Amino acid sequence: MATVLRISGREALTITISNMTPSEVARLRDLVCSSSSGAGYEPALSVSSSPAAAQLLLHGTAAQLKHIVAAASEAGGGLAVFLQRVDSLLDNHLRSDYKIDCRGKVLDLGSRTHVMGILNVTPDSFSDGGRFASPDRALAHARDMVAAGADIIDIGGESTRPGAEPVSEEEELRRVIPLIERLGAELAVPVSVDTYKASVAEKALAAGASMVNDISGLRFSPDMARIVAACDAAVVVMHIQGTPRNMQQNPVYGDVVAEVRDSLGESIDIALRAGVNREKIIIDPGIGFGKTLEHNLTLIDHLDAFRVLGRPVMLGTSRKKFIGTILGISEPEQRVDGSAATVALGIERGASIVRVHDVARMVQVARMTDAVIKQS
Ligand code: HH2
Repeated sequence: MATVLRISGREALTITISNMTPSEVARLRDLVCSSSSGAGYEPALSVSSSPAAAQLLLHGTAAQLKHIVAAASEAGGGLAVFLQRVDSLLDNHLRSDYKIDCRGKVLDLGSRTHVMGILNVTPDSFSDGGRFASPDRALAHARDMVAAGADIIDIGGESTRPGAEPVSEEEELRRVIPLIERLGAELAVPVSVDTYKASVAEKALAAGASMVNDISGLRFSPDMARIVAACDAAVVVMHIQGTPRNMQQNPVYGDVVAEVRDSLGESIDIALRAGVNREKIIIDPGIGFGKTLEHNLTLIDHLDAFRVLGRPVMLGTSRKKFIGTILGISEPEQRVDGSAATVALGIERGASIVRVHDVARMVQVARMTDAVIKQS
């Protein structure tokens, strides 16, 4: 059965279709040729040489490909259903007008790139551990981030850095709930809780959070999806291979982009089955969570491959170790420029939200990148 392997690009797009039988390739080639002949341009199509692993690449602008795929699916015979699916994946890839209603606080992601400011109230986070453990400092930092342009504040009470020890539910609650009570009521922007524990999410949502950021993609706590649905919260489903304790031991993928994308598709399905509103779901490839340096770089470079899932993409690269490895910088606070490069590239490849420590600096990076890519 033919499958869409990937859609990539911003203005000039490529649709990669794989797993085709030779007769499907011939049929699709004919359909594309006849569908594009009336439209005044040559079909931009290439087929890989090996018939055993036939791959067909369709190149064109969004408008050309929309036209070809729609016309071909009308005349598609046995391939009509497949081509309708290609058409809807293409729509997903092109979509950018996402609005996320976070329990009354609305994020208009189509208007500009949004910035999520990180507030870790932990003693041991890899970058800011211990800095905001006192409630006064945490509150002041949240307010500073909003003043600097943060669109969401993400509060975490447990570090998920590689090898981190889990903390008890009681301790996590003790760290985050008083802050969420204050900030949820005070701030105009949504407060997100960074937790994979359903019980913590439930209490955080009751205390005033309006988004759950789950690094396990709704997989570590069986009740998480149900609680998100019941509270009508927004949710970030992130990809992880393994658990924070073991994820960096030997992460292995065949095709990291395809596997992370399919896993995020399954997280979306978990959410939908539990009754979560599709329009409240955000996806995140989970940079550094069960990935080697090369996996991280590949995921950033191919971030546009996640757009076919039809949900806005979040990217969390801020100050992470792979940046330190490339640049030879051991201090996370010194990795701001490297983070900026990944933020700009991530936005260019379709990220709608960037999760960062250095809000003022990254707001500038986001605004400047938006100005270049959103002018057309
Ligand atoms: N990264 C971290 C934690 N939560 N959530 C999402 N959605 N995406 C991420 O990339 C992500 C995340 C790790 O960073 P940080 O919170 O700074 O560190 P720690 O886990 O040590 O507290």
